[in-house]
Amino acid sequence: MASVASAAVVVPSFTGLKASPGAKTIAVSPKLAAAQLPRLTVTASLKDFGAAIVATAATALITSNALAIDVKLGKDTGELAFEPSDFSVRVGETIVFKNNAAFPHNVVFDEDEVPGGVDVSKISMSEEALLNAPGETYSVTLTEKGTYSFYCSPHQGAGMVGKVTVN
Ligand SMILES: [Cu+2]
Repeated sequence: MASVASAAVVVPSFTGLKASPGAKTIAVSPKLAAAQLPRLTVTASLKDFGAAIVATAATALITSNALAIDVKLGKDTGELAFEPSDFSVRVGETIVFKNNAAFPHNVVFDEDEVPGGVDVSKISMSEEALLNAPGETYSVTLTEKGTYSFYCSPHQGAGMVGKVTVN
């Protein structure tokens, strides 16, 4: 498929480029940190074990304090859709779009369906950029109240569209 081949070229330049102010990608998942803990209890010294607990607690703290919502790219069933596809966030809340199934995907906001004055180029991935890897994320924080429509450019025709209301 042509889109997949071109994606391999586009994605490296995408990393970092799309980090709009306030947007952030959470690289360490709490689940991963928790999974590592039992192994450490077996092999590591008590001192190391204590450090591991501190690290896990810190991760949990960051996660619980962060105002964020996760949106799956592709349903668990493999359906080409955002999940949820219609949701609300508060101003400043981070939306984390995460590759889940049937990727590659991307996230592009519709310039005709965002609040007045919003520059969609600052909140969208480019039409050509794609998230290829499992679990890869694109995060965005919306600061203007109103309703925004967005879509996945490779799958817009298949109905992979969504709507977010910022309150
Ligand atoms: Cu898609």
